[in-house]
Amino acid sequence: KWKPLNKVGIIGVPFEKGQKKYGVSVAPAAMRTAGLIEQLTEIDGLDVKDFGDIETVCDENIKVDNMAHLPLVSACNRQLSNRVSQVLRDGRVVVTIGGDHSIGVGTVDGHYKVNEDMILIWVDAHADINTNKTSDSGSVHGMPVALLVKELSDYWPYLPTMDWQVPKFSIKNLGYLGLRSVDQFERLAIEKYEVPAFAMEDISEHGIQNSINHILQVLDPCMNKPIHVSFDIDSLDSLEAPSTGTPVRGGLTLREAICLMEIIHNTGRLRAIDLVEINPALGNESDRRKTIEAGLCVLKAGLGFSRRGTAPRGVLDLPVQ
Ligand code: HAR
Ligand code: MN
Ligand code: MN
Repeated sequence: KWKPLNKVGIIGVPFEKGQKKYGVSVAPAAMRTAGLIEQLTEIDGLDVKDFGDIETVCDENIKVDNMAHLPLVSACNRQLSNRVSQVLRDGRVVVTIGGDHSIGVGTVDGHYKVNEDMILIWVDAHADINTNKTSDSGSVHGMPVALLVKELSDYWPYLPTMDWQVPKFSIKNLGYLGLRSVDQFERLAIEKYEVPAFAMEDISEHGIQNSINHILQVLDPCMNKPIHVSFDIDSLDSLEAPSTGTPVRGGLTLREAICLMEIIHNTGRLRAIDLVEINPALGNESDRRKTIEAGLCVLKAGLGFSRRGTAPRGVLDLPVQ
């Protein structure tokens, strides 16, 4: 019944105020320069449309306790949410290139508005489920999941500038993969709400295929829900993706990440991919290249690129002479 959409829409989000380091905002341009659109266009039968970048304009004078740059984060996500909805309504898989992970608020909000039955797979070394009370850093990229889920709405104070975002998405539709740096209250939230969470030790025990299949089975036993993958590049081992703001060793191999994305692609239900936290300003040229290439591989795997190769369409034999 479900088959993969052969249309994709790209959104760039050069936004970095959800964390403290310079450079994540350069990623959309760096990915485009590295051949993002061309490489996706080479995937057999894929129609690629670039919806450009989200520009954030807002004067920031409202301060909220322990939430750095909230008005900016809010303004960016508000626009992003609308753009994501627009791309989905155009019948396309939406690929959002961040930017830091605070932009997950806008992508999931925009997806939820189109597909209320969506499920969310958060692929990350971190759980990003802090509230402003539990966050040590005050960086909003550690809070997007807590902002999105309705079950945690009572744990937040009133957030000025955020009225556009009403948390309706249920934590029952969330799963994690790749965790290895989880704060205490984040762990408490995961346990309290019984979120299916495959940390690295679970992936070591069960393997990547069983891990993702288990999450899909728990969140969507009838296999009929649209899937949103929010992929933080730091889910990969920092040897594979060094150019990122909060690298953690002992992560996914690129092979595991590709396998994961292929499995999700093959469900036919993947409707949104976020690729976040690539920071081309960190590390040397080799680090940068590795990280961007890893990001491209992840996207291509999610959009139907086959490592087996693809024979030419409608051609039955090799050319003669
Ligand atoms: N848990 C920490 C915090 O809330 C660090 C999380 C931020 N790092 C990320 N998110 N890249 O995935 O500040
Ligand atoms: Mn993250
Ligand atoms: Mn992370």
